[in-house]
Amino acid sequence: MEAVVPIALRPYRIEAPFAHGGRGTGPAAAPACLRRHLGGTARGRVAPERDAARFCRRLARRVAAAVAAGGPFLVLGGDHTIAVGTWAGAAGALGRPLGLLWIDAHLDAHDQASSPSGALHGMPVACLLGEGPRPLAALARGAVDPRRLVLLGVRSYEPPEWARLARRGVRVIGAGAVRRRGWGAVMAEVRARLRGGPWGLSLDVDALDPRQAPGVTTPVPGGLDAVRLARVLHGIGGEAGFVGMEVAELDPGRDRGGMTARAVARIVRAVFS
Ligand SMILES: [Mn+2]
Repeated sequence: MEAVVPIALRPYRIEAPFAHGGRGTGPAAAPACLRRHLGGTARGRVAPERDAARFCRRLARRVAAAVAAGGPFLVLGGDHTIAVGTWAGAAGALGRPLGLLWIDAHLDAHDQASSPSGALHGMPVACLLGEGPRPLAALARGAVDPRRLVLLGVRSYEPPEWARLARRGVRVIGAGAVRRRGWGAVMAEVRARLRGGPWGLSLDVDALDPRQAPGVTTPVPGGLDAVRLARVLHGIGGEAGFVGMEVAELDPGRDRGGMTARAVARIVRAVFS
């Protein structure tokens, strides 16, 4: 019998240092920080600018080029606003809506009316459903199939966000549900949801427990264990339909001794193993 040698996938790496979607601009430094932890170089870098819709349109073109080149891609943000560009670009290149596993402490499903802060990084899921603020929603409309969208690790949200996702049939699995049901059952459900076409992975670093990953803009206690998450995502980048991954909300200025960046690098390497 032949030994099965794991083949490390080489993702098409794109740096996306947009950080005007939240308070502070800490995540702008994340791509350079992750470059040090991951090694290697990016194939593309979207130059930073203030306007979110313009940035996301340029990111979308980069991601579309990565998909056309055969992918898979790895987008390193930036705050979570970048998701509008990442998934609009991927879906546009493929010509069909995507499934999406969205790992996050928050629902990111506000619009301007419901958001207490008005921060764009709390709105990308609404935009991907075509419902958020105008220019971003128009860019992302139709990129994601709500029935194949799963939010995982959630533990902080406002009722209007919950209502929006429930109305659109989006599945939300809280961090508490992961602990109660166990990773095996949760990942079986996630895979069943994603099945049926191309799909992607969006990792908001604040999904992780702040004791292991303090380097984020909006930490919430009670998060996912980084080591377990890396284990359950090991090799998922080689599974059928996978198109790419994005990482958002790493804030190196709030990190402690690089522990958050190391946790993220471990997860990224696992996904592309
Ligand atoms: Mn987020």
